[in-house]
Amino acid sequence: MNIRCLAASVAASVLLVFATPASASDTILSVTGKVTDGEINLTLEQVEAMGSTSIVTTTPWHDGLTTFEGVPMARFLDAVGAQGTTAYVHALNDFSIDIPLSDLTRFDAIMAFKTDGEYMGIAEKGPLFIVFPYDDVREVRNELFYARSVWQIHTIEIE
Ligand SMILES: Nc1nc2c(c(=O)[nH]1)N[C@H]1C(S)=C(S)[C@@H](COP(=O)(O)O)O[C@H]1N2
Ligand SMILES: [Mo]
Repeated sequence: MNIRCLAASVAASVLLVFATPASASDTILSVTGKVTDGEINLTLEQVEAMGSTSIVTTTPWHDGLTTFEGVPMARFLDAVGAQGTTAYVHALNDFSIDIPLSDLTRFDAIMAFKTDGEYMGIAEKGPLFIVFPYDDVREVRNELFYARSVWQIHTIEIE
């Protein structure tokens, strides 16, 4: 391959990387710490395959009733073999917070991948967003649980 040809093919691959949306084979979530094999990298497809349920609720961030579809956190924690007591959830915008696993399971939190039937881009709090049933469960209608409602989730460390 001559240099001009090489330059053209490098330019083409750079273009491809920027023009291609997240695909089924992209890792969107890494789960580390006290989980099976110490680290699990998941695609959106793999997260979705864990099973899903819906929460219909108002939130402090959306207008009116909104339907969130996602994997129940209890099912997710089982699927990754979580053994610890706390999830340290880290977001793309560098926000992070500790959430006791027991609060995720007893209040039926989900890790949502769809809002009103649509996959969420980063601008729509995607690709993954921890949602609690704010309307149905009085205990989660407060600042502590709003802070635990992490969007743009990037990594979860089980401690
Ligand atoms: N990705 C991400 N999720 C987040 C936050 C954040 O900065 N980034 N802030 C948290 C906190 S501390 C609260 S109280 C609510 C804040 O929502 P608000 O910024 O719309 O008030 O979202 C939570 N989820
Ligand atoms: Mo907050």
